[in-house]
Formats: sequence, C-alpha cells, structure tokens
Amino acid sequence: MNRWWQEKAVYQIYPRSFQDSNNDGIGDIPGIISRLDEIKALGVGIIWLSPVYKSPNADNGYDISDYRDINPMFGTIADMEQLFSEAEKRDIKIIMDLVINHTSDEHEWFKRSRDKDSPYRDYYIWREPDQSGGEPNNWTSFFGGKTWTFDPKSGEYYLHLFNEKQPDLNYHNPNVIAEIKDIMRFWLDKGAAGFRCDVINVIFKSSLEDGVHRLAVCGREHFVTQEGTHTILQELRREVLDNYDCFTVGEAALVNLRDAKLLTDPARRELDMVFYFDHLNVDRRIEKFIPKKFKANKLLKVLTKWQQGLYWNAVYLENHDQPRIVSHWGDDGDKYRERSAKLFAAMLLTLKGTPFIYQGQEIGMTNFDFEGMAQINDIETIGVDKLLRSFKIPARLRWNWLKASSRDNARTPMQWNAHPGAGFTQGQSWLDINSNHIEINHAEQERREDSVLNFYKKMIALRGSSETLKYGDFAPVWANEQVMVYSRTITGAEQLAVILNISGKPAATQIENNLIGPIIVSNIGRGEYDGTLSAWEAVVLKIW
Ligand code: TEU
Ligand code: CA
Repeated sequence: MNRWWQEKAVYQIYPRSFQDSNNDGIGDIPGIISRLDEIKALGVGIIWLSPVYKSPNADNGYDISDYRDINPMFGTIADMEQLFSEAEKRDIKIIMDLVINHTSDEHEWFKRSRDKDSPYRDYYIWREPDQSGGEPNNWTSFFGGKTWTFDPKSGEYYLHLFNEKQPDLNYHNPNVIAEIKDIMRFWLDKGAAGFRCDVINVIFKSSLEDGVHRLAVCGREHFVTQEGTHTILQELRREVLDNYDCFTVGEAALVNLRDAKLLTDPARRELDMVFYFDHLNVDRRIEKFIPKKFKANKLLKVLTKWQQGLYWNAVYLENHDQPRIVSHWGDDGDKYRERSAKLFAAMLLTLKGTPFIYQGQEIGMTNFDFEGMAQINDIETIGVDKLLRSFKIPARLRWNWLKASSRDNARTPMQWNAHPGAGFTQGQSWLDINSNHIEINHAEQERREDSVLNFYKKMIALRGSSETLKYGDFAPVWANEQVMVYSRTITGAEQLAVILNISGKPAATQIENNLIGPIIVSNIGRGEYDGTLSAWEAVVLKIW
C-alpha cells in the first residue's frame, strides 16, 4: 500500500537562513510561517525543519541543550504550535530533526554528568585516560579532530564523534533510550509528522577499541550501523512511532547498501528511508573534500545500485551539509546556470523515492562567493581546514577544496528578492548573502514563465500525478561520461525514458531506436527528440 510520505515531495528548511521576521539577521519561525504560501505554491506536501531547539549553536542547532524548548532566536513554543497549525491548514506536514547521537555540552544531562556520582554520569561515554595519560582510543571525529576531550574535574575523557561541544549519548544505558522516547512523543503529540534522524546509524558504539588506521573517521568499524542500533530503532518504532501516522528518514553516515537495506527493510520495522552519500561522492575522494572527475556513467552506476537495491529511496541532491548542485555537478556561470539547475530538477523528480528539495535549490542558488576562511562560520570547514593543514596541503589548494565543499555554501540566506538583504532580512545577516541575489531570486523567478522555480513546480506536479514516476521500476538504459539514460516502467501501463546530458558539451545518445516517443519534459523547450543533445539538456520521453 502506498503511503502519503511516498506520494509527497519534501522541502527542507534551514531556519537560520530562510526568513528573518524581526531583522536581527537570523531566520526564525514567524519568518517560516510568513512563507508557507510560497512553499505551498511549490507543490510540496512535507517540510523537514532543521533543528529549532534550544542550543548554544556550536553546530547551528545540531547541539541541543533542551529538546523540549525552542531557541529564543527562532521564537517560542507558541510560534512552533502556530507553525504546525498554519502548515496543517495548507495540508503540509512537518517533520522535525531528531539529533540524538549527541547533545550539547550545555544540556542539563551533560552538566550533571560531569559529576562522577551523578545518576547522569552514565548518560554519556566517560573513560579514564590510557596508561600514558592519553586518550582512551585512537578514534577521529567526523569534523576532522579528536573524539575525546579531557574533563579535569573528574579526571576522565568523554567521547564526541563530532565537536567537543557535542558529547555522545550512551545507548547502552536504557534510561537514555527512555528519555529519547519521551522527547519523540512530546513532538509527535504537538503535531510532528515524523523525524529526520541525524546520524542515526552511529548512535550505538559496540566497543571502544582502537580503530584500524584511516585518514578520516578512524574507529568507524566500532560504531557505524552496529547490531545495537538496529535493536534500538526497532524499539523506538514499536513503542513510539507505531502509535502515530508518521515516518522517519535516517541520515546514515558512511553507510553501505547492505546496512541501508537492513535499516529500511519494511519487514524489519526500523526506518522508512535513509539518506546515503554514495551518489554525491562520485566525484570526491575521502568523503567529500578532495575532488575527482565527474562522470555520468559512474553516477548512473551508483544510482542504479541504490535505486534497485532499496525498497524505497530518499532522493536528494542538496542539503545544509552539501554544496549547491548547480555549482557541484552543474554550471553556475551565466550561460548554463538555469539550464543545468533544471536538469537536476528533472533528475531529482524522476528518480524513484521521496524527493527532498533544499531551500534555494528551487531557484538554482549557487555556492557562496566568499573570499577566504574569515567569512566561514561552519565548524566542519574550520576543522577540516586544520586537518588539511596538518597534512601540509598548501593554503591555496586547501581553500580551493574547502570553497567547493564547505557546508556554508548551502547556508547563505535564502534569496527572496533583489533588494539589499535579499528579502531575507533588513538587518545584518548572520552569514553573508550571496551577491548574486540581484540576478538569482525568488520574486523574479515567480514572475518569469521559464524560470528554474517554475520548472520545479512543473516537475513536482508531474511526479505527483504520475504513477510511473512515483512507483515505476527504475532501470539503467545507457550512459557515457557525459550522458545518462534511465527508464521508469509500470509493466503493461507506461514506460518513460529520462535522458540527461550532465555536461557542457553537445552529445548524442546511441539508443534512438528503442526510444521513440513524444517529449513530456524538456529543459530547453524542445519539440522532438532526434538523438542529439545540447549542453546540459534534459528530456523525458513517453516510450509507451
Ligand atoms: O551530519 C552528519 C554528517 O555525517 C556530516 O557531518 C557529514 O559528515 C558531512 O557534513 C558531510 O560530508 C549531521 C548534520 O546534518 C550536520 O549538520 C551536523 O553537523 C552533524 O550531523 C552533527 O549533528
Ligand atoms: Ca530573526
């Protein structure tokens, strides 16, 4: 049976950068409420809200100090309740970000946990120094540095897979799991329609032994998708989620297909879908920082593996941790920016799974135009800069890599209009606004028929009304380094072919004979397909 979360498209909001309502330069919940009509007009039915909870903002809200309260910079619980009800009026559901691998070090639990005799001590992972007084093991953090920080007060180290201000919770402690269940119920009762579960596959550490030596995230074999994680997810599903009409999408760091299948197999009742990273890393080495050549055939291979390997996919090309897709795989120059942005819209909405659109993606926002580290806010970028420095990577190359991959690329404020402040704020924005908001902005694109925004609207509507695009089988058809072709089929009913030239050069496909059919989507207004493609051209054909 098909579920509502398979039918609808999702829009991700990064609250700090979406809409400021009081001109303090920081987006907020009243700001989101004021933009619900634009979100509705896009055609999406679900919002994923990045964290709005109380937080000292070491990692912009992914470090929570109170799970039941709202960060005053974003508003109040009453604002949040109003957001739920205003969204509901428009038939939009909201999923919350559930960040439970770690809390903030300013969370009450952690403050008490610093005391060795407190019942909260065991909420976190504390260990004595090793024999020479050093760290308990050799693990390294997702953000490039150490995973252990020494607490002089108790003479022990605590574990943090991310920043030292994000201590990891101890999932061997049933009290921790009980607390998490209560927090989930709290938000589900308020109206949340589910959760995006932050780095959910690393919550359970099966041992604290040394990891095999690696350049990044050393120790992973002891915490990535361990059996204990599966058990906990099943428990959360059974005891909490099953009592609500909701869904979960888990962010699965460093996940492989085998484990992703276990996490999302409907029969196992863990998560409904996961975000994996394989496809975004086709042109990267060592996670995401070091680039290599993009090849469309490589991408098709990776997509095929996941599209065919999982029961249901979460399909995404951008989020708050990734560069903008037009800058990453597309062309963000004047000539092809819009065309390549539309190509990725066509890709996103013709793959099988629930599509996730990140704020700004629908108008083809580009990477930032910062000039140096001084303008960077993101702790991951700062951590990785240090790591690359320690590998003696020269400054210029370091900046080129970070500029291409920094999470701040996605975090510059939403470009609503061409005015100073981009319609985001009339104050000083927390992160600089991209100077290209004069050309790339929502207001201009709303007015212009052939804009990226209108193309997204058409693609979202098309997917929503097409059983084949929602549920048809995915199959690879043909690819080379520039072009990829795949089909979506409901046997006996319909077959569509998607043809994408992911390159700035003209191309030709060698499959014309199998692919005769009228064009139902073209990003250049083409009337008929003749086997040739211009730069960044996308077409969808109805084969039968
Ligand atoms: O991201 C986890 C995660 O895996 C990223 O740090 C990832 O390694 C990197 O950004 C992509 O290369 C989640 C959140 O999405 C992120 O914003 C948080 O900083 C992180 O968890 C910690 O909560
Ligand atoms: Ca504000």
